Order: sequence, then structure tokens, then C-alpha cells
Amino acid sequence: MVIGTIADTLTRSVENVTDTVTGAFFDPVIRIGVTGLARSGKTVFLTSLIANLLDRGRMPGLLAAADGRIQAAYLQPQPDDTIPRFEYEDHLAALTARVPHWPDSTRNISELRLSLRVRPSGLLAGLQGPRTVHLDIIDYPGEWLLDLALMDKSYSEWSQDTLSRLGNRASAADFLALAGSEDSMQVLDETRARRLAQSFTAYLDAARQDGFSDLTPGRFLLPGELSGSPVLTFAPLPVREDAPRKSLWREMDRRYEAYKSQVVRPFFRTHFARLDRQIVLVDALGAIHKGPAAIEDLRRTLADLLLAFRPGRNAFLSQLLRGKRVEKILFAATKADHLHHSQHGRLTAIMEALIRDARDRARFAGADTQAMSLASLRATVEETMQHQGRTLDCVRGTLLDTGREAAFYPGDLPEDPMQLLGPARAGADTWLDQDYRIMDFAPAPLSLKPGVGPPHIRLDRAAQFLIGDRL
Ligand SMILES: Nc1nc2c(ncn2[C@@H]2O[C@H](COP(=O)(O)OP(=O)(O)OP(=O)(O)O)[C@@H](O)[C@H]2O)c(=O)[nH]1
Ligand SMILES: [Mg+2]
Repeated sequence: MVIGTIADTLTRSVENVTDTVTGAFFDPVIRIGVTGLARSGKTVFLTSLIANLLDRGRMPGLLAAADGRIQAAYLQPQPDDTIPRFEYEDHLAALTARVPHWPDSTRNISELRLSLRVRPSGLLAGLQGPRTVHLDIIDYPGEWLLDLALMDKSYSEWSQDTLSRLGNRASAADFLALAGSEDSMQVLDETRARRLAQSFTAYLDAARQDGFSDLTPGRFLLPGELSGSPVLTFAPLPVREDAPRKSLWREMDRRYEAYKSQVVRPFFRTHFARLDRQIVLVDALGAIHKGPAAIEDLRRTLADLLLAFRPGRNAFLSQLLRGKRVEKILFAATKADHLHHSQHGRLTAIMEALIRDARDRARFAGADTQAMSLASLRATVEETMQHQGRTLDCVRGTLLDTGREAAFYPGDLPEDPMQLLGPARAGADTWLDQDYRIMDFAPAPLSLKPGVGPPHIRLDRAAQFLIGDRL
């Protein structure tokens, strides 16, 4: 046993002893990551989760809440001074305004600490007073996890991979022409470097619009305060191993390495490596609506994204984590209020199938995983209608674009998810025997009674899975 481990084990058992004997000496902290690709529903999820933990009237599936053991819940200053705070109040104000609207797109990392005062259960109930459990919740873009693939790749390898995938994408034509006309053996010219990076970023943007998600480097699309800095001023170029010093190729190589060491590595070290629990949100319904290519792309991207939870596959990450792992991962298909509840089971099966490959290969290094469908903020009510002699299970809500109310039938999801994933993988252009329609609904006006949070579907079950065992 190495000294470090002994010291570690000692402090940990001391922590446990004090925890059980004197109560709140070291308050337990659970760090929960909330992630997902752009528009997957992260901000709405976190806002509604916090509101429903503060006012727990709609959380019967969270056992500690149902048992009345959560005596108080309150927001506290977060422990990390350098991460922006999750703007809970602003987002909630948007969702609960007189004319409610969805919160703005966020595209950055943020954090919030919610503390719960909990009365212990079972045998300890009589011996111990209430304890405080801190939930440090960190919301970060799923695109950042895709950058993990860069850590084990050199600039040459990344360039080669990327350029080969771009070959048959129309949106990449301009960038490919520009990169092809460049002599990267010449001394770097900053204006040309910038033009290449801008053109590559324009391609990434267009590819995202087209529904592709294999878009690295992740920060090119969400640059934040790094916008225009040299770490974001590079692009893939045809490989020139013999390029001289100071050439465009060498400088791009250097910047790529700087991106890895100064942008990707710090994120994984300071944030990702410290997570205890994780929820991955997936807009599976949105992808089904877009068609087979979007589903196949989502499946592949999720497999890449989930590599971050199987550290054995990545030398950089294995070294960073040194055996520490995320204990629980929840995969949630969001916006389930677009479907009548009779179809929620099918949506969950599709969610499961989407991650099955990744799951079968490594079982996420022992993490406890579950798939679920949920709606963070329920914007619809269910309705059963007769249409041309058929009974249709519909949902009714206010349409976002017209502001008019409508009942609407989204289509029948198949019982067997392979009826969607199969054609998607085979490269089908459209779904054969179904048309899936997803409307954008506006959030419904709310009048909340005291002690009751915003309406949702299965948010309480999600919370039970993520933190129930620690309350
Ligand atoms: N009907 C319904 N729509 C939802 C729900 N959650 C999210 N949405 C829709 O999905 C959109 C995106 O949700 P956000 O929570 O902003 O997603 P995000 O992942 O934070 O998006 P970015 O910050 O842009 O990455 C919202 O504007 C809503 O239109 C839900 O529970 N029900
Ligand atoms: Mg957001």
C-alpha cells in the first residue's frame, strides 16, 4: 500500500466515525453532473429539479421527501469560486412568468449548491439528530466530453480523422477548398490562420444545423471568453510531418496541443474528475422527429460521449481518475410530455437501445446505471380522441409559434426500438411506416400552491435514483 492511500483511508475512516458519532462534523457532499448535448433540456431540468427540491409537494418518488424526513432545503454559496453560478432565479422567473417562456440557451458550465437538512431513517433515527447533505450540482455542455477523444490523439491523427469524415459532407466544401489551397509548409500568417479557423468553425456550425454531433473541438461552437484566442485559432490540415519550424502546420500543431492542455485538461481535472453522480439528458424525441440520420448520429455521438464514463479506454482519463469513478449514471430521455404516458415505456426502451453498445462493452466500469423518460416541466395535458374510427392518445398544449392551443398526436413509437435504430443504422432516408411529429409547446402558465414545485414527469424518480441512497 502506498503512503498516499494509507493517509487517504485514515482520513476517510475518521470522517465516517465522526459522521456517525457526532453528526455534522463533516457534512457529506454529493457532486452531481448534469449534461447533455445542445438543447437536450439541461437548464430546464436543473431549474425544475431545484424548485421541486425546495418545494417537495410533487416529489413522492423521492423517498426521503415522501417520509417527511427532509426538514429543510436551501440554496447556499457554492464551493467553487471560479465557476459561474447557475442562474436559478432567472431561469425560474422565465418559466413561472405570467406569460411563461423557456429559458435562454446557456452553453457554459455553471454550478449551484443546494443543502438538505435530513432526519436519518431506520436504526439511526433515534440516535442521531438531523444531518445536512450538500448537493453540488454542475451543469456543463455534453460537447465538452467529446473533446476527451482529442487527449489521446496527436494533431496529425485528429486532422486525418476529421478531414476523412468531412469528405462527403456538403457543408464542409468551402473549408475543404480553403484547406486544400493552403501551403502549410510556409511560415505562419496570422490572417490566414484565422481565416482557416473561421471557415472550420462555420463548417462545425452548419454541421450541427444538419444534425451532426461529431463536432470537435467542442469549444469552437461554445467559445465563451476564449473567443478569438490562439487556442481556438487552428483547424485540421492535410498531414505534413516534415513541416519546418514556424510553419503554419507546426503552429497549428502547437495550438492544438495548447487547446488540449489549457482547455480540455483543466475541465476534466477540476470538474469532471470530482463528480460522484451524473445525469445525461438526451432529446431522443427530437432526433426521432428529424429522421433516421439524426438518430444514427445521436447514437454514435452518445457512444463517443460515454467514453468519458469508461476511463479504461483513455490513458489520460485513467491516470486522472486513479480508480475514482462516478457511482451512478442516469440516462434520461427528456420532454416526455410530448407523448401520452402510454408511450413512455417505449421511449425509455429507445433510450436504452441508444446507449446499449456503449453499455455492453464496458458496463461503465461498475457504475450503477438506469434509463428513464421524464419531463422536467410538463407543458401538456393528456387527451384521448376519436379520429377516423381510431382512438388516439394525444397531448394538448399551447403551440410555441402561434400561441394557439392544440391537441396533437405525435405518432406511435414502436415497441421494439430496433424498428427505429435498425433503419437508422442502415442509412434510411425517412421512417417507413410512421410519421413522427413533435410540436414545440410553450410552457403552461402556472399557479403554484405553497410547498408545491412546478409540474413534471418522473423528476422525483430521477432524484431518488441520483441521491436517494444518501438521504
Ligand atoms: N415540452 C417540454 N419541452 C422542454 C422540456 N425541457 C426542455 N424543453 C424544450 O427544450 C428546449 C431546450 O431546453 P434547455 O433546458 O434550454 O436545454 P439546454 O440543454 O440547457 O440547452 P443549451 O443551453 O442551449 O445547451 C427548451 O427551450 C424547451 O423548448 C420539457 O420538460 N418539456
Ligand atoms: Mg442550457
